[in-house]
Amino acid sequence: MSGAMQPLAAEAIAGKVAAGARLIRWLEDGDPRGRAALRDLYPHTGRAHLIGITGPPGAGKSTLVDALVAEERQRGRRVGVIAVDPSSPFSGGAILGDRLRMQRHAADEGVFIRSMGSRGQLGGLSRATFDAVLVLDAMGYDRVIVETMGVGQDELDIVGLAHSTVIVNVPGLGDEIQAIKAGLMEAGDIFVVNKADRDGADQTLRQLELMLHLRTRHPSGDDWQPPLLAVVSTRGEGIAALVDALDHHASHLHDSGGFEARLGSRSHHLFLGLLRDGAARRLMEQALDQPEIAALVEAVRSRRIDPYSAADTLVARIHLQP
Ligand SMILES: Nc1nc2c(ncn2[C@@H]2O[C@H](COP(=O)(O)OP(=O)(O)OP(=O)(O)O)[C@@H](O)[C@H]2O)c(=O)[nH]1
Ligand SMILES: [Mg+2]
Repeated sequence: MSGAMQPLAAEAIAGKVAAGARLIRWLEDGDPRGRAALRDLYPHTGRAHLIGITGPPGAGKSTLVDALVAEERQRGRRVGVIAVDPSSPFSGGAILGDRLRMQRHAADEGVFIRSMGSRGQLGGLSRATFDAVLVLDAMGYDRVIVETMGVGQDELDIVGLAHSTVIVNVPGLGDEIQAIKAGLMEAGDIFVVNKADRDGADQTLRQLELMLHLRTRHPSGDDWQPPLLAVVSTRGEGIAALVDALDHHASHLHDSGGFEARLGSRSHHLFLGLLRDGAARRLMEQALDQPEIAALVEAVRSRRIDPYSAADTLVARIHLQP
């Protein structure tokens, strides 16, 4: 390992909010100093309970997170929050809205709230979000909550990120509730019907209960039975029960070894993704210099060889040096 620790990393590890915020910005911007700091932070990660909150637009996720933060604070825990703004047509003022909704915690030193854009990446939750989670983890927050909107594949991304995934539903979705993707049903650890003060909450609860009965085992073979909770986030009703359920799930994961494994598998995927990107970049840089490649490109263009065969020919020749 190389010498001294990146100064900002040291400050972040000591819990300095300004340092953490700056690091997250570097990571978001792809500033190389961010990566250097992450190297120092990484050994300090792995302690926080990572909680993903996902659900359809307007389900009350931010309101729920705000209430959750209040309850966790009451229990003496420090909380980091990342609200992912999917930069979609749904969320005109999402960032401002999240800030406003969680504003009461702004002056609390035990709470860190940050909104992040997902950079228009299809499939949503950006690498920078995972990096930010690592920063908050290393800063010593006991809970790190990530709010994402359940559109497209976003919600499945959060599943790989969090220890505990909370799926937020609301009454009155009617048949649309059937549209909840099977994958989400399998992947949720805790199911919430928010806005339980609204008409139709009982019906939605019954529908979800039925779906949970039909649910097959978690892909990992985990035998956790996901609880289903009715919540009124605006009034804080059901929030203590939700925190109890989250704590229960965390101890379940600790007992089964899943706590380590979930973060580990996320890091594994991150590593493979970086390897794929880096390897492709390096190969392409080298390839552009080679006359043989230029000849193949020409052969493809003039239809003497099809693009699949041309690529296969070259890929078959790639070897890692021992
Ligand atoms: N009646 C009722 N309204 C609620 C409840 N929770 C949230 N709301 C309202 O629902 C609206 C949307 O709340 P948000 O917390 O912004 O929802 P969100 O899911 O974060 O929205 P996006 O991030 O834009 O997808 C707000 O007007 C909230 O006041 C609840 O329990 N009951
Ligand atoms: Mg929100």
